[in-house]
Amino acid sequence: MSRTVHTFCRYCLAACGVEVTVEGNRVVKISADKQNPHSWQDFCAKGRTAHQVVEHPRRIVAPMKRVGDRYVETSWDEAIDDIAARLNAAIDADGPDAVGAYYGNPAGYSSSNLMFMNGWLDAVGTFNRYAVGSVDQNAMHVVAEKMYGSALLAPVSDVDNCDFFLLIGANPAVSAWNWLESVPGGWRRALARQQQGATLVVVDPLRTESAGKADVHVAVRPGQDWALLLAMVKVILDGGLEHRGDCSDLAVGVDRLRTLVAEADLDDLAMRCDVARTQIVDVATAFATSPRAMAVTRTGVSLHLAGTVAEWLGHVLNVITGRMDRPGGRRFEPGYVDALRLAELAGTKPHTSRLRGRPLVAGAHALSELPDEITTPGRGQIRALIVNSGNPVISGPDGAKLDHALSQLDLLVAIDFVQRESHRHAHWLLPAVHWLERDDLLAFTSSLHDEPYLHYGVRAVDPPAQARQEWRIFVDLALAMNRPLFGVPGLNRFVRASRRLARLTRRPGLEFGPRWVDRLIVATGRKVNGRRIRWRDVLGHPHGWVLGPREFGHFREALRTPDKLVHVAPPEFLARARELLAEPVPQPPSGYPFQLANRRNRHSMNSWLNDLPGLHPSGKGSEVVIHPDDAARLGIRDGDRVRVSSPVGAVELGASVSDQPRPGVVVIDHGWGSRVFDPRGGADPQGYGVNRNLLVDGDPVDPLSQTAALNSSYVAVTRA
Ligand SMILES: Nc1nc2c(c(=O)[nH]1)N[C@H]1C(S)=C(S)[C@@H](COP(=O)(O)OP(=O)(O)OC[C@H]3O[C@@H](n4cnc5c(=O)[nH]c(N)nc54)[C@H](O)[C@@H]3O)O[C@H]1N2
Ligand SMILES: Nc1nc2c(c(=O)[nH]1)N[C@H]1C(S)=C(S)[C@@H](COP(=O)(O)OP(=O)(O)OC[C@H]3O[C@@H](n4cnc5c(=O)[nH]c(N)nc54)[C@H](O)[C@@H]3O)O[C@H]1N2
Ligand code: SF4
Ligand SMILES: [Mo]
Repeated sequence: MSRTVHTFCRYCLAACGVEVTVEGNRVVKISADKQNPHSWQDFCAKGRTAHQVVEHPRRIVAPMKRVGDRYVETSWDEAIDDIAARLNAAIDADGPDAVGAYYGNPAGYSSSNLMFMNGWLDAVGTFNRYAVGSVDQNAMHVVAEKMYGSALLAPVSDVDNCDFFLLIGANPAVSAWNWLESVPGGWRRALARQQQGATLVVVDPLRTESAGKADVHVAVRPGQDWALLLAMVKVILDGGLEHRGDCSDLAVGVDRLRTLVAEADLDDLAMRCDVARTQIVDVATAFATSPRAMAVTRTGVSLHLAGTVAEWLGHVLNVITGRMDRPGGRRFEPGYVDALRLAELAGTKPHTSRLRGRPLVAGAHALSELPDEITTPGRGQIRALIVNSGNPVISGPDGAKLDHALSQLDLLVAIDFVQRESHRHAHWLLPAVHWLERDDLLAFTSSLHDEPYLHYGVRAVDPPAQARQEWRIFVDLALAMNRPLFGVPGLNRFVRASRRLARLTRRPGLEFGPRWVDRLIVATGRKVNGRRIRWRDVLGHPHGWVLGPREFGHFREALRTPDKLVHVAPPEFLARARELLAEPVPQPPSGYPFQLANRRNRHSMNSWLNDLPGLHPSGKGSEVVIHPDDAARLGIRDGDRVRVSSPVGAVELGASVSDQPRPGVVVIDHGWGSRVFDPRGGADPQGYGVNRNLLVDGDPVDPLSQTAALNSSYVAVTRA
């Protein structure tokens, strides 16, 4: 007998509604849930094959402890006791900062994971917190904090009313319309607008699938969007094309922007980004004079040394041309819960890093600092690390340096489905629970959907008996370490009491856990249609629940700046922009004439899913894409083996000659080169492709977002 479960995919923010057919405790089919009113339109092969991760032949299904060069399965009691004892020993010897954690992208698709991990970090009292943000969205957090007063205030796109899309460093045809916002089917909806006459401009050094569909493709030089966008702001302000009302009523600092653009020269900026001055003027003028327009920035803009200034200027374009809170522009979605307030409650005290002296961004330090913080002796040196839902050796800069550092730890614990590259030195492997196996209310994303939307993601199947959700692991660790969860004295006693009560009454729901928090969040959330949402209503909408129409007019009240105005010219950004203007026009360093850009693979999720035969049947790996002119000069033909090197690393792979990248730019997809080990069977590791981030130096970073030049490093290419 089969049954059907409706839930949503938690691989990316598109959050596609899915219909899961289950027999016994096995998923036999996953398809799009066409009854989902909001979010099934991006449904893709990754969601369709999600059960292949659940049934991964190399899945870790019980805690595994390293013994010599092998792993053995143990009980949870043994795992928690041993890990807690070793963490406590590290803290006793050297203080709380001896313990650290890195969490990756998937942690964000489980509120309970993030929340209870932070509860455990607060219990420990460590500031050695590292997150995926510094290789993803830190620039946006920094910009939102300074301009809007909250690192999490992310405007959403009103695609269906837009007449002019300026997409900068985004490839929604492949990646779906998501990066701190969720616009399901956003790309298809934008193409539909284009059919109705809207203009689509894509700014990308590569003629991507999205750029191929655009009316205008601006092939910018990698990492130089700041110059392009500053030039556009200049064209708009110098030409009097700004929205006068918003510049005086909504924003503060436009005069300082005017001073900045007066110092910049259009020809100089055009040279820096290598886009013709006429094209810049045309696009800026068309954008500013279009009745309804939006500028959208993504990872292509942020993952560079000037990423924050570029991200900032993308927001500036929207503000000064009156796109905020207007149809076809960018809105604030209040959602069913005040997610900005939730984030404030979960906030961390300020801290600067031990070695580099840099502040936390959105509660975490930068991944590029992690290796030295592990290997440099002194108080605060990390001796024990938990890697939660992440693969930083692949996703971050200079993976070889981090790999070496991880091998030096006294204790490395990985929580994941399988043992990947970043977990190869782990002393403990802890089995995680897949979204098909767990319930999630992603309250933190409530303001990121492009309409008021609530969906409680229910589990489709039960997890393996010994797999555990992260929240449970972190609670168990805090209890075993005898350190107060969330740093709240007495909370541990309360948790223990709730567990005893749950056991005695045989009602597991009485145990303190995320369900309590979820219910509290809903019960204290915003009113919808004049009344509070009841938990039973949440459960009563298995296909997801659109709570009402999209509303405008919430942006200003959402602002967290003291004066309730948008700060368009924060002093830090102005200073950094002036610093960039004072630098010489970028030239490749001697010996490294190419810039290495990045692509995402439709069938991979960052560094994972590329090991699934259902998604990558030929097991094919990486290639380096080279423009025909460059290839001809180097004597490289399609399919040749080539060596790509930088001052910090080198990789060898096949060449693909194509005119997609602009000349001087080569492309290797990120996410490859991560092996999957076999801790249970002991078979050889499986691995496909090469890790292109081995070529990225982690040392120079954007001083504002602390992000390295992930998508604009200089490299050399030679025949192997
Ligand atoms: N050069 C370059 N580098 C980049 C990027 C780029 O564009 N260019 N993109 C960056 C971006 S945007 C991102 S988000 C990062 C990603 O960086 P990371 O988040 O560090 O890496 P992922 O590849 O997403 O690895 C996620 C890991 O979590 C595991 N996992 C999946 N679901 C769960 C779960 O529910 N629980 C647990 N415990 N584990 C789980 C997976 O098996 C996998 O091992 O990479 C960044 N790196
Ligand atoms: N299939 C699939 N979908 C995904 C993911 C995945 O791994 N696979 N990852 C998810 C995650 S975690 C994220 S954060 C989002 C990211 O979503 P997007 O940011 O839209 O991700 P990309 O597809 O990498 O698009 C970035 C584009 O920027 C371009 N680019 C590189 N350097 C520059 C530059 O200097 N300037 C400009 N203007 N463009 C540049 C690249 O060529 C690329 O086309 O996607 C999500 N969706
Ligand atoms: S991975 Fe695919 S199916 Fe899953 S949410 Fe993203 S776009 Fe939708
Ligand atoms: Mo990401």
